[in-house]
Amino acid sequence: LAITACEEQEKKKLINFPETNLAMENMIPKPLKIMASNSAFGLDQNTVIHTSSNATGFNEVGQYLSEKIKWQTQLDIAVNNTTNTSSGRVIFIHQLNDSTNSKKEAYELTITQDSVILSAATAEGAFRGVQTLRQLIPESSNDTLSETKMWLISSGKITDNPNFEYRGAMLDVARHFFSVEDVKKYIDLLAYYKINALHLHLTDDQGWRIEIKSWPKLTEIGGSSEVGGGPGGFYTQEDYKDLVAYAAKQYITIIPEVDMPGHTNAASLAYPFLNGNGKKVEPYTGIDVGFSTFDTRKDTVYAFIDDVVREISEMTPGPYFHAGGDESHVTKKKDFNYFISRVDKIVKKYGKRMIGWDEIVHADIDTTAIAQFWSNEENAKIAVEKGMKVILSPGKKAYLDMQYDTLSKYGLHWAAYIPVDTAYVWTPERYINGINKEHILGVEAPLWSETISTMEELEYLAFPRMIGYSELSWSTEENRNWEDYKIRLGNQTPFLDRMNVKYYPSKLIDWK
Ligand code: TNX
Repeated sequence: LAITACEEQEKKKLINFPETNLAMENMIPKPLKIMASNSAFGLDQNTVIHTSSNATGFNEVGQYLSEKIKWQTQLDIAVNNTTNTSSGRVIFIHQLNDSTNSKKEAYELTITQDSVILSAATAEGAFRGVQTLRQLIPESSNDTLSETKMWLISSGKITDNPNFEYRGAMLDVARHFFSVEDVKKYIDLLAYYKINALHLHLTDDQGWRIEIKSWPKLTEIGGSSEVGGGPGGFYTQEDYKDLVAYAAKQYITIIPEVDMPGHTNAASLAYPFLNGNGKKVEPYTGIDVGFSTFDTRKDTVYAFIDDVVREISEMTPGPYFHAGGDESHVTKKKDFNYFISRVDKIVKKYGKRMIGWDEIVHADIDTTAIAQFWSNEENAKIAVEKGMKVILSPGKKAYLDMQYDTLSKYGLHWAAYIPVDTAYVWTPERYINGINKEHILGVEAPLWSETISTMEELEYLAFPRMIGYSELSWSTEENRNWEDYKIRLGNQTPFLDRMNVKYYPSKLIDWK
């Protein structure tokens, strides 16, 4: 028996792996450093996964990797199976005991003929590294090197860490409602590209989509329609918690947005005392903006907001609460600033950091609040002068609801047409004069849903552009290059097809 095990070992070593080049693999986002060693690790039915035993989350990351390998290759890879005596090759997922390492998403991947070693200080870092490893598993197996099918993973060493700590996508579930199942699919896709924040635009003129127990009519009345007059819908608190937990497993933070004082017709329809525009509130199913406002001078309005922020914050483990603040065209400036400053205090009271669209910077708010730049550069500059951090979502570059071109089936074009190259070819670090890397929390790509109502339509606008925003926010400026990126993007088709993503097949890309 001992001899056979020995022979097995020998056989393993004798495999003549074809020459590979890790640096040429189709990883998106591009890792920080890649050193190729031109051989390969053969993933096969005898491979096993071992994780650091007592580090929290590492076992789950190992299980997740095993499931994803199974999904792609049909291989059953055991995780931490101590009774497994197979002489197979090993994928180690191991915790670096580096308490000084503040880079919680950093990881290292060392791939040799004998093993894959993924090391990270946190399970979150290991999870990001697992995405890189997934991207290195080829679509088809090599069936000629040994008796078993082998998926050859190029060897070498990857050292990686994100350029920006906030890498976000936003989904507007208010103009059209998207089901829990749809949002989960979007989360799965985002995780593969190392996105770590999903901002849900939960309320707008056309609909209120999150159950608030103390104000039930918000969803009973405010949730029952959408753009075009369809049935609308809403998340119960159980649904929302389910989404938060689902995202958390993939190290994605949910950022809830209640947009106010404008964009509040649906709330005022449910509770007319909230309304401050002096008109009778009617259901709204069009796509205009800027006509609604809360009454900013009534204490009862702030008592209402207190309940809403409290209930949502209690279900939201992430550090942020997005309070909207955009396009309040019928709110007087001084009322708007007064309102935002009061809301900021409520958000803080419930332990969250406020994010708002860039208009919020004129209010007296804490500098820990974050301004989300979408159109007004002056506002972004004021934010930075006040010492606030900025999230970049420039309408001309990062709006997923902008049409690709004049022939695009869905989308708007008020900011720009955004073809796949335009979406990628810009530099967040130098987009606004005077706003540098240190001022920028990260990049977020919003998907407003006036023109889309199904998952297929969502996918058409989000993919492939969302993949480019992942690289813009994770990879360093030196590592971003359109000519190189577009080849890697063209090679995403096996994954996108397997995920059944109806991406827009832009002619700029040579799709494989
Ligand atoms: C502007 S961007 C809006 C949204 C619209 C979007 C459509 C922003 C903060 N407000 O209300 O849905 O344009 O592109």
